[in-house]
Amino acid sequence: MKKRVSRWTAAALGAAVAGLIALQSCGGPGAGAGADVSAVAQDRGLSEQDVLAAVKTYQPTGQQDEYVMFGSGGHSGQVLVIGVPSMRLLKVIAAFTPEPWQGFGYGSEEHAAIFERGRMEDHEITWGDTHHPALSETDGDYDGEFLFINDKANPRIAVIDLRDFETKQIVTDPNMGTNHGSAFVTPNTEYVIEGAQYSVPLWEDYADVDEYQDVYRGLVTLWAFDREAGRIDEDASFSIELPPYWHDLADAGKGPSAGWAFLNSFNTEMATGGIEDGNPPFEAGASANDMDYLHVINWERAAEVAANDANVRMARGMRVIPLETAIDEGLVFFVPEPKSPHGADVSPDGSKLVVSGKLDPHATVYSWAMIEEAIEAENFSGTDDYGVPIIAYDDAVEGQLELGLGPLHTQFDDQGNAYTSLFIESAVAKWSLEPLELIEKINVHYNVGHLAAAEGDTRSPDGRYLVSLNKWSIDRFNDVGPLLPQNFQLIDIAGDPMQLLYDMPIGIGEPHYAQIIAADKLQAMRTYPEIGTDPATMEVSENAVRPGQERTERRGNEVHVFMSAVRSHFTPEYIRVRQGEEVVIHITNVEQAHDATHGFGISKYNINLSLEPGETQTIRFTADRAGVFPYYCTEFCSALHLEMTGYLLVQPRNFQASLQD
Ligand code: RUQ
Ligand code: CUA
Repeated sequence: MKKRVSRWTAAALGAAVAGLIALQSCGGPGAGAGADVSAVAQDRGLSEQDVLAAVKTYQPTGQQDEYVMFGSGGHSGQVLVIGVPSMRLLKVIAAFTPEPWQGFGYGSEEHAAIFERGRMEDHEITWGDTHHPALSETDGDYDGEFLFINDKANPRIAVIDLRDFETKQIVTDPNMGTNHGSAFVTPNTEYVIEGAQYSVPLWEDYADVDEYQDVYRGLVTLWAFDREAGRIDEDASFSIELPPYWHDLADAGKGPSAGWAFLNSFNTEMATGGIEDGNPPFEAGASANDMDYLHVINWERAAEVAANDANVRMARGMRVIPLETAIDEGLVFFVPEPKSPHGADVSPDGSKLVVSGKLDPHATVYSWAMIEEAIEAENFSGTDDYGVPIIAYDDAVEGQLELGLGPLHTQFDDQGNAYTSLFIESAVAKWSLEPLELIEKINVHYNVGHLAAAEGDTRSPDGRYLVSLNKWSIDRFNDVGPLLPQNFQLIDIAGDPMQLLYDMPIGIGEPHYAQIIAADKLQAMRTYPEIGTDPATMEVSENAVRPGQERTERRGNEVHVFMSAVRSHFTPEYIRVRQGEEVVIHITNVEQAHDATHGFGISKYNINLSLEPGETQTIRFTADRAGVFPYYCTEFCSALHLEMTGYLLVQPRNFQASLQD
């Protein structure tokens, strides 16, 4: 299903550029400086490498990128959509936080229904900490249909439909304090994996840290995805109780390791901090041991176990397989891993797992065949304090390779190579899996966290581009005050050596992970399929209107307005209500022209919708403030856009004149 794109070697391109520069130089003194590549390059102080990088990334107007990258938006709680290799920002998808342009969280009932699910009990949460986007997969390959992303801060997962690039569902895990090993999908998107991070009490509502080892628990949740519905099926989802370690990144097995998931842990010391009470501080207590435990989880078997109600216990409305049952049923195994690991990445063929962590200069390569053999032979070296069987390190690890300082995350190409970020060293190491050999390193600027390779988490990565998601950007961009943007650096990995091509500042939050999909796999809609489509159901809304059907209906204390929007007119142009009445406005953008979006903002009522062609949305509010409030189209849609307006007239309670209905 993957369409291969033609491939330029760096050398061929280099020759082409050199040729181009030489050719242009022939222009001699008479040629205009603006039209001469070498003169411009010289004038701007650009080297031949710089020109080569520019030629590799520049997209002339109208030309589309070969890849689309979905990056986490960090603290913004959103998702970034970026074209590769141009690194042009295409969209910021509203996921967990209000986004006024898309009208997400500013009155739309269709969006509120999703948004409300993101609330924590009675608390409104208006920020998120998005970390890891995961594209839906079919047979271990990105299929371009859905995107999932976690909010680490308030353990949530968002489901984004890649037909309209909108968030359709948010699920909240009631039993986690925070999540981190999420979102990661199984090879056919049967499940979306969510690993907790900091353990909290599971079966009890509250316990002091004194009772940490007895009452606090780790957790991994498998959210069942119903592809037909395009939604997570919460009733079919389940969690597995884990010891109260802290859990880090996860990945799903594929090929020979399909059916299994891998989850890192740290703080297996179960340190509870408390420097104020004379204990070691968290960072020391949680990294005292030489080894933590890689969790090897049989999710396929766990799903069968969870299907029997007798095997699960309810915790805050979620079905949880207790740890004891998980051990008895052979669902969870441990393998020691060098202390405080961070990244866990399964190789494209599913035969290996690469683990690395900031405190060890090596990448540790686990062999799935060895792990499977140990499990089948029940060859365990013992159990942890909670009874989970441990496979000996030597029975699972096929090798280690020293890469440099602070290795974190690994991606792969199509030639059997791996690329690992080196956080402390601010570099990317390229190495081969067989034999285990360091090939080269490239410097990045600075403090790289994750890497994202083109089609990097599929069974067949493309090996063309790698993006380095850097935390610091000192001296890279114009100063913008003490808070600096993060830096996405695009690297060409198609030839040797790797070449740094482009810096893209990210000034919206700290992205963690990203995935890059071949653009031709995406099938985004150009307009909503039918006039009156409700974006929540993707079906025609019962509140949709066609031109001529606009009307105002009074239903008790509610005033329902059925409105149309079309260039350059809202019908009706007046909405007359009495102070205190409930106003419900159903607006249909009756256009089918590509890009003919209208906004609908009401002054001083904190309301703004984005109505894409064909879309119907509803807003509901109490007209508690009397006065005259213009509403207008907030998208510059046409020459008469400023005239696309109307008045909300809210008659004061004590106003004498009667309203004409
Ligand atoms: S994890 S780089 Cu979520 Cu590494 Cu941030
Ligand atoms: Cu519609 Cu401006």
